[in-house]
Amino acid sequence: MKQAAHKLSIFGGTPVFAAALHVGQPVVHGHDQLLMDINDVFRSGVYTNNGPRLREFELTVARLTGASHCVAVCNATIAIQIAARAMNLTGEVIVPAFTFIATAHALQWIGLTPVFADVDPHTHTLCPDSAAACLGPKTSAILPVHLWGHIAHTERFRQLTEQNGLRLIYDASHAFGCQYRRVAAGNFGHAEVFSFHATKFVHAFEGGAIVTNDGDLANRCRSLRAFGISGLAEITDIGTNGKMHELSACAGLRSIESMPERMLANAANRHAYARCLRSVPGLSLLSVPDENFSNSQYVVLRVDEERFGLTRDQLVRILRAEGVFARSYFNPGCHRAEPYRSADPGVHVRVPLPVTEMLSATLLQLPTGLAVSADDAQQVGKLLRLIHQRSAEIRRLWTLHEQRLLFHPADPSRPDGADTCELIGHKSILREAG
Ligand code: T4K
Repeated sequence: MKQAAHKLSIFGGTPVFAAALHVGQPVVHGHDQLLMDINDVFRSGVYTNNGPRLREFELTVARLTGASHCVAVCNATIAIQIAARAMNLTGEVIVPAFTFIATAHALQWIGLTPVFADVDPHTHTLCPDSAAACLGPKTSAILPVHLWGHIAHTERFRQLTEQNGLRLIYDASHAFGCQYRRVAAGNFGHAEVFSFHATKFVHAFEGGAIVTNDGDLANRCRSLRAFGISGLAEITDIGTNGKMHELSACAGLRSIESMPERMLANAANRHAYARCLRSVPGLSLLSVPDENFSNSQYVVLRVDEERFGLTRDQLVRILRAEGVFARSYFNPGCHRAEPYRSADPGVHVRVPLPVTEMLSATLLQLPTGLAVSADDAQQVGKLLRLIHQRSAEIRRLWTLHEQRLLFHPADPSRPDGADTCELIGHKSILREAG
């Protein structure tokens, strides 16, 4: 492991990881079996429209979650829209400001108004008090997110929505396989929505699902998923095309099979990160909330600039140059993204959002999953310790060379024409500058 600040790749040193580590890199475990499944699909000639693999995938998701119905769709964004339409939502829906933008955009796209509430500083899920303060005469639903797989405050939201005659949908995009008090995600509220995007714990390349214990709601979602057509040709509703095809269903089934391996790898990585980070001031690893069971798909760190010595953004930049492609989800908060930030005051934002502001400025996510070994995680931990120990020198070099900071050659965030570590032959720009 490098020891001197000027050996960091951002200043021209060789990256610790030539092959970069990603947050959410998909790995197809059982790749050969998946290829055989795909061949079977080709042989069968049934590619989509409620095929046998889709039905098997839906039954498997329902069995694993313990919910009565699963309606698989092409992604979670469409799943939110179909669920919202199936519930006849109107007017405003309360969502957390701290989430992936799809949660809000899915609603706005179909003419609903997302109203942003703040999140709990410990779990990062929607704060029930803040959500309650956003209720108004036009509110038709609350849509909390099980962020990072942490189950939202389900009991409080059940009470709040029952008292106010509202619908309750959970965005469980991060929470497949997660539980609260042994109840699996998929069983809370009127419906829950999963994402099976390539970066998720279970993936179908692209995919999503609406899971519910309400049979009528499931039937309506099925119809809306396929143009609003019932039976062979009767059109009973305004629907969309939200279908999941057979190849995605095959991938989803194989991904479900390898959940135990992924769960173990994520737990081992988390443990390795936790061990190394104990001795690094200013970095705190977000813990799994009490009584939750987590898929550990996200390793979330909070950076305390004063104690660590560098800002979150500086740290992300340094890590990425070393081939540790950390992310800073979800910055900016949704309320600071278009079209919400330019809307009239009071339309989307009615309450203070201090926790969202704080989290979006201080969190980062580290690579994990089957593509990252516990040894890699340990290396990243050592690197973080070194960066902290050399933070004063790094700040000095940063100021001197701000215009010449280097990128990892594989970094997709590298601006066109920006230099990579290799381009100056692994020499430190300090040494190059004499
Ligand atoms: N609600 C919430 C709370 C969500 O987080 C999301 C999605 C949704 C709703 C909507 O779900 P979907 O409609 O997508 O089903 C990613 C994902 O695209 C997005 O699905 C996810 N949340 C969000 C949190 O993260 P990006 O822009 O970070 O993706 P990207 O392409 O940078 O991928 C992340 C890393 O994974 C990359 O560094 C490389 C690696 N990767 C990615 C892909 C796609 C690979 O190695 N191979 C790949 O094929 O948004």
